[in-house]
Amino acid sequence: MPRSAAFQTIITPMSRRSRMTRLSRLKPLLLLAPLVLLTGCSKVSGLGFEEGITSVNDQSLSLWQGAWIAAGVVGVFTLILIVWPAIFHRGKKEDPSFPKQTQYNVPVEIAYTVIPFIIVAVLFYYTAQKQTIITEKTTTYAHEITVEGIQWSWQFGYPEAGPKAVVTGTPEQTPTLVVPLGERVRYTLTANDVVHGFWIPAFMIQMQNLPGVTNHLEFTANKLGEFPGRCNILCGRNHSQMLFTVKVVTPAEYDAYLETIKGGQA
Ligand SMILES: [Cu+2]
Repeated sequence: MPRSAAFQTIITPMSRRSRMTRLSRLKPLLLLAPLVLLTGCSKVSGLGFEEGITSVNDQSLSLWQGAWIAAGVVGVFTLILIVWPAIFHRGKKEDPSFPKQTQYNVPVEIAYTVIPFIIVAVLFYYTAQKQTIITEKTTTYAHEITVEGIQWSWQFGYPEAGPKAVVTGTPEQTPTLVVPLGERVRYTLTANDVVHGFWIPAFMIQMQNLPGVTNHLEFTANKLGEFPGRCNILCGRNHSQMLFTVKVVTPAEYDAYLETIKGGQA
């Protein structure tokens, strides 16, 4: 027997066996993977959003995190189901027969119908619950601001400061929406041409401005600073220029601002 062939007959069966032992050792690890991923961090990250920044974030953030955790668990579990057979149930050269098939297995089919239904039902329940709180209209709001979408900018009105207190933006001169800190504001959303979308990403807020429809949204901004806003409905040629800035100021600064725009755009 040539030397290389003899070497192969000794080495091959051994290395395959040791590979299989190593793989079987991996089994418990694969099962534990989702658990490790979930318990790895004691505090779940905001996943792109800041906590406590508005009354909407107070509701939406846990929904956002929960949806990602659910997606992560489902994703890891699905990945294991895909990778597991590829590693542990590979076709064997010495036994090329077709493995046992489990189609038309009623318990399995019931399981993979019921489990996704439960996932969707749980996501739906929490979404409906949070949405009801977020879109709640009260009579106890402190201020009112009108938000009109126009091709292609925004018009913000402050009725408390009189009918002339309106700020109209243009794509070249994007407007600023001034908002008081810690006070609930009712926003009245309208559009004078086509559908626009009033969107402040950091505040986790989006509501449409619809022609002929008046929408209301109430929330409290809880962090001072400036935040970008934009239109998120493709509304025409210059849609991408429908930018605005949200400036959260102290209540005293807000009152002072209302004074400055009483007579019209500052
Ligand atoms: Cu728009």
